[in-house]
Amino acid sequence: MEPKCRCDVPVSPADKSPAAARVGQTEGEAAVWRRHKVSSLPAAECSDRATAGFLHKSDTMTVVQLIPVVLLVLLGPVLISCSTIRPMDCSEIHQQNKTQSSGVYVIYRGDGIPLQVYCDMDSLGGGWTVFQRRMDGSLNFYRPWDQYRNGFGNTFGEYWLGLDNVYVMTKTRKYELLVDMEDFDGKTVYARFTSFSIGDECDGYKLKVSGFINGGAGDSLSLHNGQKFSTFDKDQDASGNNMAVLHVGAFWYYNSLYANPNGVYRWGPDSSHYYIGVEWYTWKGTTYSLKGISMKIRPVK
Ligand SMILES: [Ca+2]
Repeated sequence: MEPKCRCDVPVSPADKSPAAARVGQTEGEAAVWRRHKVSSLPAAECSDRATAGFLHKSDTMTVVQLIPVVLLVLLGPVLISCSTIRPMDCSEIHQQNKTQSSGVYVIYRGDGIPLQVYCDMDSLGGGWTVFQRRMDGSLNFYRPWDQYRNGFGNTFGEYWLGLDNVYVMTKTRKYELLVDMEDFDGKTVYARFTSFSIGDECDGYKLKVSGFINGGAGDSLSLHNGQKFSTFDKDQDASGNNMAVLHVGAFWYYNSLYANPNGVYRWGPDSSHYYIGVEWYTWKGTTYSLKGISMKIRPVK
């Protein structure tokens, strides 16, 4: 019998591969990823180091018999070292080297599963792990529940990291949220929230956000606090209608909306339609679709 949700379903070993955790990636993109930010792959480096150490000491029977002991002696410090340098999020990468630039890196979410993410190392001191990004309209965000749960897109461009990944991350430590926005005149603003987390799938990935700080965008998110996430094929909003369908997006809708970051990319003002674009009501109203918006989290200090 299919479980109603996956909250208590253990992750299979196959799901723990980096490939499974990456977001909507083709083989070509994967090749690019492997070349990119190599310094951010401590696990592979550690594995290679450990293997090399082992092989140098395996050329006699005496040593072979001592392999278990040698392994313990050699691998112990290495494994301890690896566990301490596996970044759980972009803030840890930033702390290791504050000159690292914004870009795509690998992090290990709270349960150790690797994730490819875009790290914003510039905004408000840097170290932000991006979980949502719109920038050029190249990707269709009108997608079903399973894709919003697991993630989609390309971390080099537009993408959604996946509700399950965000849930595991925000369960592991306390995070703040930054929502960066840009209009088609190049003006940028932000909304910042000192506390952000989401529930598990059985809880509808319910939004918990508070502590608004105004960076010029106004607060279009606090009214969504406490709402479950909805997609066109999973209506969990507080309205008698299907808000994801009505507003052509996917979000923590209540019986209305102030923000629609996953709405239709529409290249600026268009008064022929309203409440369907990439919108942040308190900045641009309901007929202006933003050029760029990104939602990102960083541990609270
Ligand atoms: Ca509804």
